[in-house]
Amino acid sequence: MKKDKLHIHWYPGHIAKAERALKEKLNLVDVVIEVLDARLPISSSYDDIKKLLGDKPRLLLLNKSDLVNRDELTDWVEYLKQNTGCPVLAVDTKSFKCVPQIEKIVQKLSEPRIQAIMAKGLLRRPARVVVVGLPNVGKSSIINKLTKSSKTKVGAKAGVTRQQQWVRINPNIDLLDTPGIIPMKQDDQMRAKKLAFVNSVSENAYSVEIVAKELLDIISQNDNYSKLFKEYYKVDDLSLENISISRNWLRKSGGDSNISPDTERCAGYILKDFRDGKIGKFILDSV
Ligand SMILES: Nc1nc2c(ncn2[C@@H]2O[C@H](COP(=O)(O)OP(=O)(O)OP(=O)(O)O)[C@@H](O)[C@H]2O)c(=O)[nH]1
Ligand SMILES: [Mg+2]
Repeated sequence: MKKDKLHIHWYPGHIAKAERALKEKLNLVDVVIEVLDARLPISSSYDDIKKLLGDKPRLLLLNKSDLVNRDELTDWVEYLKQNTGCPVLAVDTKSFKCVPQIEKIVQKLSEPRIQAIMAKGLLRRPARVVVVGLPNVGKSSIINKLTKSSKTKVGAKAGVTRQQQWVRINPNIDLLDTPGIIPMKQDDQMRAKKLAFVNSVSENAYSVEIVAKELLDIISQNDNYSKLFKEYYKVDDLSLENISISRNWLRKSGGDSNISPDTERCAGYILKDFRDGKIGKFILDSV
């Protein structure tokens, strides 16, 4: 379905429901692992998480770090550490070597809460952890990596929601095997567009052509990024028309003899190439 409006559409009812579901999961755990998309270190984070978590500890994972420039990423890790006060790790699930590091941090973060339980005279128990994040940031991939070495299903816990399934990933950590999905806010169209670029918004909510055009606009504002796009598509100026012509993506329009750039098809390819990391490495937020 083609939409001619720039606006990305949201469904408030879904958001309220998603927020409730997320809150339920957060209430069950000692530590939260929030997964961000490294290409959007700010836009893929959840503004309200502090409000929902209170002083519950959080580990930030900048996932898909294979799709961004290493030096830029290092700066972002530092920035996020300072701004959130949380530990931050850059990861990618294609070559996931940081399971031990994640387990170590989670255990450290959970320890005060476990100690508080023991201070009440209760026995030590494993820390409870949930992975949360926006759609498509890599939550399931990360859960798979963390649970790979251990398939011990712990089952429903007394006193907590029955349907939740826990996996003991080591003797000290139980992980909820389904992630918490962070709902998207409706009020920030720029953020919504950026999330559409990285496929965190359903394509039903926007026009692919308009979003691809927006991506080209944002890329054009950065000389280095713009150069990568121009080289990849062999064009001097970034526009859907130019790229369509350069790639020979043309369509018949009107009479048989009229050929014009197939900008719709071009838009789909540009978004795909960008998402797959074919054009280069990009971070689309700025401090
Ligand atoms: N390049 C790259 N792609 C990744 C990485 N991690 C996950 N992906 C890809 O991103 C897509 C989404 O990954 P999932 O693990 O399904 O993400 P999710 O957050 O569970 O997504 P939803 O369940 O839709 O909310 C998949 O196509 C993965 O292959 C990564 O580190 N690098
Ligand atoms: Mg998933």
